[in-house]
Amino acid sequence: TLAQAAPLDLSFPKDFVFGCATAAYQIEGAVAEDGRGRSNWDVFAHTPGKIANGDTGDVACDSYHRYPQDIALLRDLGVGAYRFSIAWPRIFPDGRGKPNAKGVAYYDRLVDALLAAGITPHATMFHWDYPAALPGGWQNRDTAYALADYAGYMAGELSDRVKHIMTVNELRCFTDLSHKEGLHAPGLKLPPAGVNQVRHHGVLAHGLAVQAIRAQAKPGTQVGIADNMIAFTPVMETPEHIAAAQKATRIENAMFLTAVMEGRYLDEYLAQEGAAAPKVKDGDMAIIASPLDFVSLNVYTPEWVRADDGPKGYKVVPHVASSPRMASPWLVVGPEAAYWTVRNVSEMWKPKALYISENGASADDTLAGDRVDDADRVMYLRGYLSQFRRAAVEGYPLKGYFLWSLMDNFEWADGYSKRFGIHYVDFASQRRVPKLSARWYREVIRRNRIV
Ligand code: GBH
Repeated sequence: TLAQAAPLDLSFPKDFVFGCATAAYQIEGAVAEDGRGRSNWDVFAHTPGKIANGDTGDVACDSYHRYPQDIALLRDLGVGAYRFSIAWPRIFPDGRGKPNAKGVAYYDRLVDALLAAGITPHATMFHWDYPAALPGGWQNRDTAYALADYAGYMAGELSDRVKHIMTVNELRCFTDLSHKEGLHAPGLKLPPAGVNQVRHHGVLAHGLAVQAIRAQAKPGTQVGIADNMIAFTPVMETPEHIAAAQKATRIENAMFLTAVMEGRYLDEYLAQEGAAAPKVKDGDMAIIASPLDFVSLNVYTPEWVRADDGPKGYKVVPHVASSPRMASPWLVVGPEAAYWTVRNVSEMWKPKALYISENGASADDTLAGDRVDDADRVMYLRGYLSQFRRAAVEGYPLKGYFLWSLMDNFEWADGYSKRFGIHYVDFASQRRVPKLSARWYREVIRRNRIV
């Protein structure tokens, strides 16, 4: 008989939080209800040619009406927490001015129902949908102050029950993807100076929101950011390559998370941008670096890095052609990115706590009867969760993990053509069906270990 090796311990730390994530415009629908104002995404989605198949978020998962059913799905999974976002245009339909009580009431109902189900709410204030009435959007510095006013107001309304608040989701997406690449609302392709100014307004909005939330929230409210810094991953685990990956993390995210964590723009960034560098007012950098209670990271695609003799000290290694990918072309599989983002951020910036605010995958799901056998999504999640687990058991301050996403939803420019859910949504009937990955995640949560 074979000698029996000690079984590999795949369990998570005792208090590790498992959750699911969604975002308002991707699931709520009901875009003209209860006084909600028009958003940048309503405008963009209704502009021909912007979204695959002409899809819009007008109905999406209809979660505005069906949230009790969605909370039942969360309860069946056994999750401890749920990350949702608040639609700014429901609260301030014109961007500023008088709050819309009916919009606030929706999030009151949602939060109360989550708590009644034993699920801890984690709220994101800005997941990309802002009131279209705001003049100039993110090109206008005033928008940063408007976001802070809104975030402070909502923190005042909800923080008796919501104890974890994220300011913004993914700095790079609502700045670059929206104003440089033109792929997300408002679909602009600004020159470098314009892009850098939008980036500056984005981090400034985050910092102002931190301060406004702290000023108006109940004591004990934890404030953080949900960012998707580029996930630099060393090609091998040796000191020189680890140092190279950390250097790349710091420099390549200089206009985003590095500024938030360090309170300055790195010389490398300013030199690279030259005359196009952002215009910064006195005091901005201190606001941007307002202390956080936690940092949340959205982790998907790795960027492999090696040490290099050149002036930068690192070199990005291209994704190899044979690398597995999920259904979205950008979604290259690299579970090691999970471990290294947590370790890099922890070692460089020593945050008090870390969460994974998103991780998940699109797959070509087919509904057969009442089953979806999304074994490739299970494969993906198992790989990434194993690597997050490694970071947690090694003692990095990783407190929890939110799977993107609870259910298939409006995947931005891809419309409904890409499915990220662990529940299948039939968008004709709005029926939700747990996929194999939902059954798998439920077992992970129940046993507190990788299965
Ligand atoms: C997150 O973004 C979002 O927070 C979430 O709302 C979204 O649904 C989820 O991930 C899945 O995408 O068009 O080739 O230029 C993830 C990071 C970065 C993914 C930009 C899409 C566009 C690539 N996103 N990327 S491309």
